[in-house]
Amino acid sequence: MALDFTEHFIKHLKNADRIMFFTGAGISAESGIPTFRGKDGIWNKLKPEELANFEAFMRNPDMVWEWYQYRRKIVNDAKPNKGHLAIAEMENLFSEVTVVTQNVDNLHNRAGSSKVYELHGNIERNYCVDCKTFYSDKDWDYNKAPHCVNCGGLIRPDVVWFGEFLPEDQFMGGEKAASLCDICFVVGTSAVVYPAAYIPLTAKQSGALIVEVNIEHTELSRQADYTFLGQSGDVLPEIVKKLKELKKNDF
Ligand code: BJW
Ligand code: ZN
Repeated sequence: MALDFTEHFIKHLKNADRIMFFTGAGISAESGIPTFRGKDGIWNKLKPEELANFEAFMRNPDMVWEWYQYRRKIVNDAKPNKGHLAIAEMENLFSEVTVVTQNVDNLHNRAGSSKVYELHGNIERNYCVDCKTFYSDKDWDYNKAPHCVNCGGLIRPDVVWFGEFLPEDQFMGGEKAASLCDICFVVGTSAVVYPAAYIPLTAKQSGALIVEVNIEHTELSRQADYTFLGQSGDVLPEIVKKLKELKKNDF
């Protein structure tokens, strides 16, 4: 795909030192991991209020656990795609690249990105609801919610459900990156879930260029300086290609 890069956009790309990527489920769609909302979103069929909150888990732990085991299987079988890999490659092209992701699938880390803030947790981890002991997802392969070996409490996935606070260090790290970056790429997110969706707004308020990459317009499009409509696995490698051309011409 050939993108239409304006002079203004190229000037920003050339001058940027610090960039950040604020990512959502759309970046992993090309790895075969379904998104939440939209045409093929999982919440067209399943209700988030029955699966993605603490009360639902305590009401029916086995059902919620089984749902996360099913999702883990998809994530374990998935591989980072061209979009994740392009973001990791950007580390060779800018002095600082930060990824702030809403995704729980660990694919940015697996793609090789070195500075990743996970706002909504990581599906590969679990913890005891009573004593907070952490466990890896490799510790169980059965479909019933397990109990803690230390205290007998229920084990839950380390993801952030509705009504729960985001991990403070991850959110603060994301906010700081947003306040310092020159360009904020907003990739594959509907940008409707708060407080995560405040992060690109912080970048905007701090003077960063906002560049959206999505297959369709979103809540954020009005705030964005550029929206590249297309799959992130196509658009992001094009941006890397352009940057490499610009770098070559500098010498
Ligand atoms: C492509 C593509 C391709 C497709 N290429 N693009 C106002 C202010 C603050 C809070 C609130 C508020 N109003 C309401 C709230 C509460 C609530 C909230 O935001 N609700 C809104 C939905 C209305 N927020 C919370 O509850 C949060 N906590 C909180 O507020 O704590 C404070 C508090 C504490 C105590 C009491 C009261 C308040 C927590 C939110 C946790 C969200 N958790 C989830 C589930 C994680 C676990 C799991 O995975 O099961 O996180 S919800 C779900 O949505 C998941 C995602 O990370 C998150 C965002 O979704 P995302 O990534 O944007 O995906 P989609 O599907 O929406 O969009 C995909 C996009 O990709 C689309 O745009 C496609 O077009 C695009 N796409 N293919 C490029 N190939
Ligand atoms: Zn315990």
